[in-house]
Amino acid sequence: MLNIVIFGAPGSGKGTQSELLIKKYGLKHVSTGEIFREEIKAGTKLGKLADSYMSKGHLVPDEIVIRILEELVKNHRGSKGFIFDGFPRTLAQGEALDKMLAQNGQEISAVLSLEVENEELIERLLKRGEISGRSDDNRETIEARLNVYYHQTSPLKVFYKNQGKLKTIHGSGSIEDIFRSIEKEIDVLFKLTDA
Ligand code: B4P
Repeated sequence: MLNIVIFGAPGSGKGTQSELLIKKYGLKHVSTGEIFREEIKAGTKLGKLADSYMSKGHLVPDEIVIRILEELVKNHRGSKGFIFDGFPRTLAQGEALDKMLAQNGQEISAVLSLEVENEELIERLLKRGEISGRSDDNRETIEARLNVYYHQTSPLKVFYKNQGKLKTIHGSGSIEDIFRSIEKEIDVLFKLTDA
């Protein structure tokens, strides 16, 4: 089984590259952002709660996110593995993910960190905001999200570097070129798991 974390700042291309990855490798895609957006659309209690954090650019509290992920990992059988997109986003989430995978005799295979300059991230998200209708794609919220990323999420890079799992991917340029860099990393991992 391959369990990949797609890591990066808001707008770094996590969702975009995950779409290509699931097509090629048949891994189960888990996007916490998508899960919350669907709940918001359906008007559920969880959606209303998540929206109260997301629209301000804040993280949804760890205990809520972790509970959802535990259910997903526990109930999903028979896949080649997972692509975790936008999760983990805090050290507590990273530790919880290691624990839930270990309970199934699994672990994270690699963390692919998409590195993109701040100005480009803002530009991409503002551009998406013109069409997405997402309540968090406006300048004020984008700045809050980036701030949260640098303070609460980026420390996870050290966490995974210490585990020898962090792979840095240059995240600027064409979507296809970035995907080719990712493919190279994943193909090596597949060969290792086949061996
Ligand atoms: P997410 O849904 O994860 O959103 P995101 O970080 O903005 O990245 P996304 O995947 O959507 O965009 P991408 O970079 O692909 O999270 C949204 C919110 O949900 C969070 O702020 C938080 O409140 C909450 N949340 C989610 N997970 C959570 C967790 N684990 N814990 C707590 N809270 C959580 O792409 C952005 C844009 O760039 C797109 O328009 C794309 O087309 C464009 N793009 C991509 N690659 C490009 C390239 N190479 N060149 C040019 N443009 C490109």
